Amino acid sequence: MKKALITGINGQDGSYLSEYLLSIGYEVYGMIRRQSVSENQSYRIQNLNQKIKTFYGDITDKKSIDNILSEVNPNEIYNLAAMSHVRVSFEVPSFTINVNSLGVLNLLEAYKDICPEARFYQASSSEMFGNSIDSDGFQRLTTPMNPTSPYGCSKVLAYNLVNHYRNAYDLHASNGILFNHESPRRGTNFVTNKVVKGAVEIKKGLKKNLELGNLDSSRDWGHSYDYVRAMHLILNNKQPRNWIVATGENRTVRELCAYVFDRLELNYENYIIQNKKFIRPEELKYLKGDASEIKEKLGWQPEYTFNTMIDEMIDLWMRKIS
Ligand code: NAP
Ligand code: G4F
Repeated sequence: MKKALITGINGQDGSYLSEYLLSIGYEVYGMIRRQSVSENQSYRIQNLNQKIKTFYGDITDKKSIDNILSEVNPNEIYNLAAMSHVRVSFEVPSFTINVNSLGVLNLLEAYKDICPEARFYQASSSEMFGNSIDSDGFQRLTTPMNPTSPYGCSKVLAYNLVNHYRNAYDLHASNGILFNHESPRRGTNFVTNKVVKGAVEIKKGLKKNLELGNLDSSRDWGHSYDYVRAMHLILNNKQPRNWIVATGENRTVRELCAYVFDRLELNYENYIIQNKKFIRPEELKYLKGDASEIKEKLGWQPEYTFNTMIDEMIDLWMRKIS
């Protein structure tokens, strides 16, 4: 039985990845941080409590990583832990670099010294590309990285560290450059779930309008359930290397709003208010990923479409909000 250790196990992706790995026979271990309200922290993995084993730790605390790796001796390490909100990263830049870059360095050092036979996955991000776009309108592995946020910068450093540790120490360490992925478990301060929740509240008469930032930026939105399956394929490829995971389609935030409000028989133009608070000091305007390689070489295929994913999120909020 293979053993997987997941940092960020209680996050959106960590919860889907745990479910997927359990379903294919893995033993699943996870690192969680201590928080003052523990119920808030574990709601995404509540149903898995008997099946997974979690340890308190923090990727900025090297000693805690050493202890967990020594105890678990995993075959696969998935580093999903991060300060993952781009706009918040402008407000806490050093904290973001500390967790998302130096935290990864701590993990790589511990991995190299304690369990170098394991395989390592790093949750890299399309935010690393910033506003670079190839002439055909896609981003791919060869697209230059010009990040536009402290978060993007932090992920570029981590990406380079993973490449360096792979080359220098012959480790099976890979980066998955994942484009935006969502689900009903997405934090409600990310735009998809914020729009869906806000629109349902308006539909149910609980709210009069919804405040958003930039409506013109485009994102390539997939489903977390599909993307965690890609993470597993990446680690189970014989050669460690980097991959792009994306749908290859993009939409603007305005198009997202139009779809969601339309499904609820509302006109978004009557309810959306722009608030400067949600505009970023520098905006990444356009993301569309070329995932042809992972489809051709590893057989990855998403099951969800944009519409089925958003419909699932709407259905959940319609049931949740009375
Ligand atoms: P998420 O829901 O925000 O989950 C992040 C997880 O990291 C949470 O469990 C969080 O724990 C944990 N964490 C934060 N700081 C930590 C620390 N110092 N030590 C240990 N754990 C820590 O994010 P997600 O959407 O699942 O994304 C997973 C990973 O993929 C992240 O690295 C993100 O940057 C990256 N990524 C995400 C996307 C996307 O669109 N979702 C795209 C590309 C890359 P708490 O609950 O205690 O905060
Ligand atoms: O949903 P978002 O906050 O996601 P963003 O910034 O693209 O970052 C997500 O995807 C990255 C991959 O590309 C991940 F690495 C990262 O961890 C995270 O998961 O914002 C999407 C777009 C942006 O252009 C933002 O400016 O929506 C725009 N937006 C407009 N109004 C808003 C809002 N975003 C948020 N969060 N809140 C708004 O009110």
